[in-house]
Amino acid sequence: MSNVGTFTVEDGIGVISIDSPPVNALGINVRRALDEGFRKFTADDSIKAIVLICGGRTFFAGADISEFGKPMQEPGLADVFDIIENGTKPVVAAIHGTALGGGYELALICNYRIAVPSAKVGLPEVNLGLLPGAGGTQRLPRIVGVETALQIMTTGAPVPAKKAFELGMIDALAEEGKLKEDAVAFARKLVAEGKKPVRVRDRQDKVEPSRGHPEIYDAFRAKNARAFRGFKAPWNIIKAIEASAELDFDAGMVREGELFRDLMEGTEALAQRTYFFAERETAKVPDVPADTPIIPVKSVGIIGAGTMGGGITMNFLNAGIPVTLVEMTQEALDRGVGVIRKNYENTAKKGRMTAEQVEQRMALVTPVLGLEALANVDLVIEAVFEEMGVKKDVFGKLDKICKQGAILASNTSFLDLDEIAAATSRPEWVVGLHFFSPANVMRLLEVVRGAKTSNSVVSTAMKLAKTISKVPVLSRVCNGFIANRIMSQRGRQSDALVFEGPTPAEIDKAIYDYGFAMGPFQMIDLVGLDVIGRGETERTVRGDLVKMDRLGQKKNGGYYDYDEKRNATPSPIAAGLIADIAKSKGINSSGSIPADEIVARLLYPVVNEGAKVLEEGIAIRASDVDVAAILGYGWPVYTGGPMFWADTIGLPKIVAGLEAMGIEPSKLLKSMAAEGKTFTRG
Ligand code: T1G
Repeated sequence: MSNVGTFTVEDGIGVISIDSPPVNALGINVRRALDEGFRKFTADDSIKAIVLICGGRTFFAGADISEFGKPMQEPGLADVFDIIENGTKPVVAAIHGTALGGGYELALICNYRIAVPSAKVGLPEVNLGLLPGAGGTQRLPRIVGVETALQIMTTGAPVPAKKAFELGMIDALAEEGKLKEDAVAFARKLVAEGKKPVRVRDRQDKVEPSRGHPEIYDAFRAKNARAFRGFKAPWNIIKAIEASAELDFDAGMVREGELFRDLMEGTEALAQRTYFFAERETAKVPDVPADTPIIPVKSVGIIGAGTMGGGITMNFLNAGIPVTLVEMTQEALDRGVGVIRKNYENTAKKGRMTAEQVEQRMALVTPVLGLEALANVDLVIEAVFEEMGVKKDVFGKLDKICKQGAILASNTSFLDLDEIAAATSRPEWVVGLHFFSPANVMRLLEVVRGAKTSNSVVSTAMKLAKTISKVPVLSRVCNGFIANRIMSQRGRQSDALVFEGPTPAEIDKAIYDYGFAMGPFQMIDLVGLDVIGRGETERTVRGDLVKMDRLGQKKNGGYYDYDEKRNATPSPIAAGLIADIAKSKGINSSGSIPADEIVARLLYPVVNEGAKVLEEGIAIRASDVDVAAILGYGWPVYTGGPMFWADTIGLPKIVAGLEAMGIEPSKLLKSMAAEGKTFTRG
């Protein structure tokens, strides 16, 4: 008897129920249970049909990712799938929760699929740098057609049950809460009608029309070239789906296997599955006991209805948490609330929200003037002007106004949280909640733990992050916390390198080709030269450009000039300033340098700063630094983030490169390199 499977019979219908928390991943115990259950019911002539269902929160959520990279224990996924698909009795997959990856591929092996309306199905392997390797690339096109299959597998997006039913990904919708009954009834009806098992693999009607049309895939590649740039998996997925139309099923499966192994053996897949676990690890705070009391947060006050305050407000409205939004003038308040409403209305225009949902969210925000209205909220987040005096004044007032037990949070992006906390009589209730702009979009939330912040406040903030669909990364207090601090090294190096020869455009291209959405100079022009400052005292190109009222894309150009369509061309004015300052510094231009040297020059110092935030105890773990860089700055996830990437390059090479640049490697980095250790490879 399996320890995760129970096998019952209901009037000739065999029910195989698997319960393997947390998500019924298809690990060895689950595979053994499936093997046992299907052999048992296949051999039993009294069983006329089989229902496959899961306990817990979801139908199988995929292969067990923690098994990847290790030898697959028997029975493998293919062995189990063969037993099911080659059976002689109809098999019905009963789906709730999220049937994803190998889980949905298992459902496709079954003859029929029934799901509750709240369920979702999908093939998200692309997010792991992989492709559906258990027949999904060959079976799904046979159900939904090539074009829809391309979209589903290259985005990896889950498909809600009702949409899946329309597409044919599931055959019936069960009543919420009656999945098992409805699935058994569905199976019983198949038996009564004498239905023979229909195998998805035998269907041709949906792929036939695409046979001999390579233009389908060329058009899809062209349309998604930018989105898939630098990734490997989407391109292999397209090839596998083309095989589903061009080859017979068995040959298509062979092709899928080749393309899957090509990905599995690559660094990208290791990087992305490492990231999958890293993103879930950040919420774990080793030195805070798991049973630390969580403070209920049922109402929030947000001070500042500007870009950040408005975006932060939306996170809580989206989670159904009411917000008292505070500004100092009615005009600022009206503008802030107007922007929030407009954002929701734009989402509704795209069909991602209903007008009713817009009103539901807007009903949760109470705009007020003055701080007194915050007396009874559970959490206050200030998003006021980034100046210490202003912050301390606000917190001093909050200390007098807010109820005991309210959490007082600052959205500061680099100021000393301990100094802010000292402006109150309750520093243990003060925490940093550093959102990244746009705050309602960016998933990273740096939770800043002050010297006196209590464990309860830390635990509450980390849990609250998940409630508002953010990924929390805990940071101690330092200038720039984690993401801004390490990535400021890239900015410093690009500012210095540009005097040595490579142009801003060459530097931007090298960083773009590495995988960032844009290079440092393109980013400064986009954000605004007057916004980003690193407190430099000496003359800088950026300072000169600002003095010339060249603020970037928003005004007169910056490092680039822009036409009315915002097409960029390198600015001769910037080039002249660069040459002039280089000359005044006595720096001789060496001309352009190879792209990999530009990447090393800009990104090795980021790795070095990542090592420093680790050795200073600012960040808990190297993978947290990777999560912060990936989510906060769009560091390309297929490289795994700065610390994972450094392990891929080899720490000794990073150390040597830094020394060649005249940059002192951190103590931790040097010692790890000397000891042959890695940040993220265990
Ligand atoms: N394998 C192992 N562990 C998994 C897992 C998986 N597939 N999915 C989740 N977990 C763990 C996760 O690490 C966490 O652990 C806990 O479950 C709760 O997860 C052959 C090759 C299902 C939507 O990509 O998308 O099949 O931190 O915090 O927010 O073609 O988990 O508690 O110790 O995310 O409610 C394809 C991945 C695999 C789905 C639930 N499947 N999982 O979200 O909980 S590759 C996936 C998710 C594959 C085949 C290929 C989500 C979820 P811990 P959670 P959640």
